[in-house]
Amino acid sequence: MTLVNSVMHFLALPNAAPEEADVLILPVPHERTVTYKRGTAQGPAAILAATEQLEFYEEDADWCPTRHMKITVLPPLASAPGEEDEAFHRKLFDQVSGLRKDPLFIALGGEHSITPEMVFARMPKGGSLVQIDAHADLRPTYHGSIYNHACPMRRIRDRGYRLTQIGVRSLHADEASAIAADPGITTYLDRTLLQPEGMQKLLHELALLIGPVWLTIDMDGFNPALVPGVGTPQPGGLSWYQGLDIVEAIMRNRGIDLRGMDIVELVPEPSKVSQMLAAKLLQKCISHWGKARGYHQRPAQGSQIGMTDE
Ligand SMILES: [Mn+2]
Repeated sequence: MTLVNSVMHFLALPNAAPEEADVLILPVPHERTVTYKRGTAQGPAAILAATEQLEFYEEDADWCPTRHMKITVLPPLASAPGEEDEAFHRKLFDQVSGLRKDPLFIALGGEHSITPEMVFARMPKGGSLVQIDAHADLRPTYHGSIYNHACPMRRIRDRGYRLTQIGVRSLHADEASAIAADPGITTYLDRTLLQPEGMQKLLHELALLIGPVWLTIDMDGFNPALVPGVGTPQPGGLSWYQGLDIVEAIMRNRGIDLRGMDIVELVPEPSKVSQMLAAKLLQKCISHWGKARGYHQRPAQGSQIGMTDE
C-alpha cells in the first residue's frame, strides 16, 4: 500500500499550500464493498500519475489553468485496516467538513460509497446532485450494508437532495419504480441520450440548474470500450464528447454554486487508457470551472507554468 501513502501531485506540479489553493483534490482510495472487479483503491494514484502526461494547455477553453490557479492534492484519506464502515464514513464526513468552502473541491475514488458523506459535509439542504453513472445506485441496502456502492444515491435522496441521473442502463425493478414515483429524481437513461432531442433536453436542464450542486462521476457511465477499467462495466455508455458536453454545461453555468465533485470507481488497467480519460476529464473540469469564474484574468504565477517548453 505504499502508493496510498505517497505524496501525489496534479500535472507533477508542486502542491500549493492548502490555505491558498483554488482547487483542493482529495484522494479517497476506499475499497470495501465492490462486488465484481477489484482495484479501485489504486484509482486516485493512477489518475494523478496520468495527469503527468497532459499538456498544460487545455484546448477547449484555450488557456493554461495552472498558470493562474493554485492546486493542492491533499494527503489520501483511506480506511484503516479493520476499521468499521461507519467509523470510516464518520471520519470522511469530519475531514471534508473541516476543509475550506471556497475552493473547487474534487474527490478521487475509490468506490462510489464515498459520495454521500462528502455531499452531507459540503452541500446545504435543497441542493441538486448530478450523477453520471451506468447504475441508479438507489438500493436501500446491498449485501446487508447501507454503505455498499449500490446505495449512495438512495442515502442522498433520503436527505432531500434532488437527483439528475445520466447514462443509467442497469437497475433493479424497485429502483425503476422509485424513480417513476419520485418527482425529485430525473433519470436520463443512456439510450435516450443517443437521440439528439434527448441530449438537448439534458443539456438544457443542466444550463438552467441554479443553486448548490454536486457532480458525481462514476466512470462506468462512460462506454466501457473507452473506459474498460471500472469495477462493474456495462455495455453502451457515454462517448467522450457526450461526457465533455455534460461537464461543460455544468462547469460553465454561473448560476450554479458547485459545492464539490467526485470521480469514482476507476480501476487502473495496463493500457492506461481508462486512467488517462479520467485524468483529462479532471483537467477539463478544472479548466472550465476556472475560466467561467475569471481565473484567466489573474496574473500568471511566477513560475510561468505552461509557458515554456516543458
Ligand atoms: Mn455508481
